[in-house]
Amino acid sequence: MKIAGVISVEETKFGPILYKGGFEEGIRKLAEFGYDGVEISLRTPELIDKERLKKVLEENKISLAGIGTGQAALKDGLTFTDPDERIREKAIERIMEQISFASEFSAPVIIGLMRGSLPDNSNREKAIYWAVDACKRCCDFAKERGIDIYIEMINRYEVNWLNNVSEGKEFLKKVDKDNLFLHIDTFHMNIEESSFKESILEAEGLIGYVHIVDSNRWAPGYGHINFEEILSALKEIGYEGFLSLEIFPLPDPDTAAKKGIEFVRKLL
Ligand code: LER
Ligand code: MN
Repeated sequence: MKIAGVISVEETKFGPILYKGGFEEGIRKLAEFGYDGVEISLRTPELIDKERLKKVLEENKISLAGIGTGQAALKDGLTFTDPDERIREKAIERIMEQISFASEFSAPVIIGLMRGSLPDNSNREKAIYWAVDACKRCCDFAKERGIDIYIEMINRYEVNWLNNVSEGKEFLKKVDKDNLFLHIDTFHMNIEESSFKESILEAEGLIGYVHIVDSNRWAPGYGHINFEEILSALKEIGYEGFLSLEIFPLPDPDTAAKKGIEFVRKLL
């Protein structure tokens, strides 16, 4: 398994990001601490100089682990389940722009908050249909470019569906595309799953990406999650992808990044 850390090119209110407001310093620091990859939380690819990013990644011998897209939901209000068709189409267009960008780095694209929530009424099934259809279109677009898409299971206090692995598996069946995988996040799992081990084993062959973060959203080792159990379950299912630290930059970014990777490496 490889280890990545999350950065954001913009300042953001989304808390669990190691380095914000640019990419050069964050990438340099992650590489210095021994990270294999960087995940960029990116509202839109317009915010980033692609050629400069390529150069900085090369110079620091680190790969682009993935593109996180949730800031487009948080800041721009773009989701697949918005009642307004124009917003839904804009959300799909934004993900396609992210896919085109990511394909230049052979990196996957993550769909988290951009799937949106479901209404609490008779339009629920319709909204699920919109999200499934949007994912099908994005997966087809990504497939042509050799890219995978990950759908993240997020806890109930942020979105009202796709909160756990079993819902995620059902969703994968509905979308029915071979380049769509589950993305688990140990912070959300700690709230939603009754067993880390069982839910990971249940997702054998379907997990594309992992956010590794403790119960308090600090670096692994600062809270009470049992990472030995998680890593041994991931080994058991043959997971070889990234463990990406999406963590609060606390007590300060460098300490979080350094302690986090030291803790995880020791368990691998
Ligand atoms: C994003 O990766 C995440 O985990 C969510 O909590 C976003 O709000
Ligand atoms: Mn996450």
